[in-house]
Amino acid sequence: MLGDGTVRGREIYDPGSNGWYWLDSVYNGAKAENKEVWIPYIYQQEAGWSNDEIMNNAAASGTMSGQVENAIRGHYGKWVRYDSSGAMAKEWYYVTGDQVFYYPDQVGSIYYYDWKTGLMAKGNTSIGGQTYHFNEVTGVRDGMMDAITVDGSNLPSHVVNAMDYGAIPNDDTDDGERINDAIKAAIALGKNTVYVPAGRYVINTFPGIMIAGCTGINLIMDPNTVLDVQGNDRTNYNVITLMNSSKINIVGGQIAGERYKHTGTGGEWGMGISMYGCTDVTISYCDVRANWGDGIYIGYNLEGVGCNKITLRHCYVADNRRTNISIVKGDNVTIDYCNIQITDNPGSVAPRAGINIEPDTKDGVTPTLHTIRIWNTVVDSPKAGDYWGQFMCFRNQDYSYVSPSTVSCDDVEVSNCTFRGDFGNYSGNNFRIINSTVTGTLYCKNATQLFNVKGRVYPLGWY
Ligand SMILES: [Ca+2]
Repeated sequence: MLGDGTVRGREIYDPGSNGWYWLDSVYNGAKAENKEVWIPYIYQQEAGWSNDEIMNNAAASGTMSGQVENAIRGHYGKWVRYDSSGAMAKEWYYVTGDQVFYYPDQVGSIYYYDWKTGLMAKGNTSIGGQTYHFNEVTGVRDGMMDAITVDGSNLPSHVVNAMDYGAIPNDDTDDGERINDAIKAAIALGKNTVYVPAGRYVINTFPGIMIAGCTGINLIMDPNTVLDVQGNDRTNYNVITLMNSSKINIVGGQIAGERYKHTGTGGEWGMGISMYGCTDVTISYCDVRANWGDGIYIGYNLEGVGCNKITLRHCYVADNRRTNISIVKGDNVTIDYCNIQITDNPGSVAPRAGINIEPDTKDGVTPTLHTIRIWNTVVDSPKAGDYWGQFMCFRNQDYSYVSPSTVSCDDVEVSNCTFRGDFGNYSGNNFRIINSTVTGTLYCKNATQLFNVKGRVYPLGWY
């Protein structure tokens, strides 16, 4: 046996369905379904093959023959995916529809698998005369899927339906606590996914939807699920709170904030989604609009522990009163394929940014946030050239009042982005901007590395 030498199961070919199946030794030979499996070889019989046999078999894969040959020669093995019938996924594969319930962290992603071996495509691959690029590690194709679909009519057994716990759409009764009941039930039942079907749900802001002290919870909403936040006078709340939790996926849904229904005047901390001290969180295909404070807030818990490994993907974040996305304490934060709209509607408060990196200074010390990625993202601002750093598509805060050497963020990559407005790197180190456009002004520390950036650069220190 090749690869790592471990036998975890066996591939079986069924001529009736023309599919390859996997009998999973981990589960006493049960057929793998809706599952990714690592197989430590490409073909079970490849050990001892002659060069001709390797070349002939690789050639049969056509468009992926190079990748298959490399895998055979390198004994790399393969990740393959088995679909809901247990058949091996072949060719194009979209994580949408019911697959949302099985791969919530991959929602909206596009993959390609070799038609013969099921090998996942990576790197540049020519398919049907067109070359596509797939991530070298994850196999996810570059490019955006327009929308997800969720068919909640036949839920998998690991999914709890919030409607079974009293959440009723479109009836003007409160649903927040009922959704919380569904989350608690999912944990108690040893399930891990809560589904909220399409419709309008009434959410009061206290305590809002809470995921606290949890590991491995998925909150999946239909794209047409609207969390209708009720007007209130609180200075401080979250519609969804993630606290001290890990492996959390929030998929779909729309948070319709109460900015225009707010009855108080104080505070700026009514957030859409806030996370504190969380690890491994992915939020995808979520609309977060018109909140009293920030749209999405990434911060620290009561012990001062920040967040780590946070991904926002395919989110639409718009018209939030303070800032659309705030990163106060988080490492390994990725914002990918997001669309962010800053507005100048009445009552907006500073800094009115698209994305703002603003670690809190305590006792004269400002923490540095590490490894921020902003990819494939568009930010629109209604204004540009604001002397005080307002309405900026992206900014990290200017900490020169603390000390000129303060570094708010280190190892930042901005790639394939469009910023219709200003951009400010005031306090970041190892900061690179690649293949991007800034239509306003790029307020730029000298150390900022620019590669194919269209925009007017203003070296910092000018004011
Ligand atoms: Ca209701």
